[in-house]
Amino acid sequence: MSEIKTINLPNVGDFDEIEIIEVLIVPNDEVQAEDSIIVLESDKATMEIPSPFAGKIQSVMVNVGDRIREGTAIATIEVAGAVSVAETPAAEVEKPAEVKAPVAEAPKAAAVPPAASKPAAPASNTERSGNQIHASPSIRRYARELGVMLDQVIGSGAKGRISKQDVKAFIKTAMSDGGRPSSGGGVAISAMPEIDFSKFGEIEIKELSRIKKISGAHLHRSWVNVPHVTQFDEADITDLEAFRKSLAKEAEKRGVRLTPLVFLMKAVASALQAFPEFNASLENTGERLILKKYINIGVAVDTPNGLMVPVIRDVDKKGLFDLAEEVGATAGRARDGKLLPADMQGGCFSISSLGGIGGTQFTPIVNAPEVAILGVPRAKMQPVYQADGSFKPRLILPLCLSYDHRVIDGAQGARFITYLSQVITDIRRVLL
Ligand code: CAO
Repeated sequence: MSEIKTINLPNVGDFDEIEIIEVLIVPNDEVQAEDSIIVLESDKATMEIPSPFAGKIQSVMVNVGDRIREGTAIATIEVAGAVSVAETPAAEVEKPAEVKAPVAEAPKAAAVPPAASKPAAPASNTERSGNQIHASPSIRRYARELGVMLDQVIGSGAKGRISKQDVKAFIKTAMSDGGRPSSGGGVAISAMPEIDFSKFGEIEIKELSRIKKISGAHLHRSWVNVPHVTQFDEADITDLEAFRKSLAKEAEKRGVRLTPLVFLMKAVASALQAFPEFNASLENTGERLILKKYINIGVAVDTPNGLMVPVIRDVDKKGLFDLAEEVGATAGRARDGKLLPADMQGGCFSISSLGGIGGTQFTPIVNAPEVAILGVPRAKMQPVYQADGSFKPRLILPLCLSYDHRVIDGAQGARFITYLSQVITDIRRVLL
C-alpha cells in the first residue's frame, strides 16, 4: 500500500537558513532512496540533500533561491510500503536523513574532512551515458562565464553531476598545468608535471572517492598552512592495560568494547584542561587565539571511502563506558556513510589511533583550525631498565603529538606530551 510522505530538511549543521541553489526533482519523478533532490549552498559549503525514501515525487514545495531551515518541507513523495534509508519510522520523517558530502570549503569549526556520509560514486566523463553532461543551468552559466567547457570537467556528484566546486577545481588544475603558481593560502607551489605513465607499462585509472577528494584538499590545506612540529614520547601502559582488562567483563555486559582509545581520550581531556592553548584555534589574522571552554575531541576513523573525523563532545564530562559506546556507534555510522556534517564540526583536538593496526611512529597532520593532534601507534612489550639494575617487561605506548608552531612553542609541546604521558601511565591522575 502506498503512502504520501513529506520530505523535510534534516539538520545540516550550524545554519539558521541556507539557500537552495538547485532543485533536482519535478513532480512525477521516480527517485531512489539517497538520490539527491536539492542542492544547498552556504558561504562555506555546498551539499546535496538526498531523499530518505524511494518513490514518486508528488509535489515540490521549494524553489531555487529559497532560504530554508531544518524542518522545512521540501517535497511530498508517494512511497510504497516505506521505510527510509535510515530506517526512519514513517511518523518521523522530519528526523535528520543522510546528507551527502559538502563539496566546498571546510566549515571553520569542522573536524578534518568536512565530509559527510556515503558519497555518490563519482563518474568520469567517459562513463557518462552518451556523453550527457549533468549540470544545472546555474552551473552551465557559471562555466560559460569563465570559458570552461563542461565536457572537460569531471563531476563529483551522482551520475557525474557537475558542481560549482568541480568547475573551480578544473580551473585550478588548468592553471597549475600551465605551470603558473597556484595559491594555497598564500603559498605558491608549482604544479607537478603531468606524466603519461602508460609509456612505461600497463596502468589503470581509479577515481578517488568523494571523501578522499574532500579530505585530501583539507589535509593539503592544513599541511601547507600550518607550520608543523611533531614531538614524540611514550607512556608505560602496563597498569592501564591491567585496569582495562579488569573492566572487560563489565564492558561486555554493557555491550561496549573498552579499547585503550577511550582512556587516551580522558587523558587528552585532562591535558587540554591543564594546557588551554592546545584547546584553541588561531584567528585567521594570526593575531588572536580563540580559547574554547568545551572539550570536544575528533577521532579519526578509517572508513571504506576514506578518512573521516567525527567529533565526540564534552569528553571531560563523560565516563569510560559512555565514551566507548559513543565512539563505537559513531565509528559505525562513519563506516556506514551515515554521518551528518554536524557530526564532524566543533572539534577542539583530534586523536588518530593506528594502534589497532600497527606501526611504531608517525607524524599526523594537524586538523586545522585545531592546533594539535595526537597520533597513537601500537603499544608493545619492551624491557625497561629499573633502578636496581634489572630490566622488566613493560607495555610501552608510543605517542606522537603534532602541533601548530605558530601557537605552541617547543617547550609547551614538550610539557604537554610529558603531562599526557604521566596521566596515561597513571590514569588516576585524571581525577586530579
Ligand atoms: N596499542 C595496542 N593495541 C591497541 C591500541 C594500541 N595503541 N589501540 C587499540 N588496540 C587494540 C584494541 O584494544 C583492540 O584489541 P582488543 O579487541 O583485543 O581489545 C584492537 O587493537 C582493535 O582496536 P580498534 O582499532 O578496533 O579500536 P580502537 O578503539 O582502538 O579504534 C577507531 C577505533 C575508530 C579509531 C579505529 O577503528 C580506526 O578507524 N583507526 C584508524 C584511524 C586512522 O585511519 N587514522 C589515520 C588518520 S591520518 O591518515
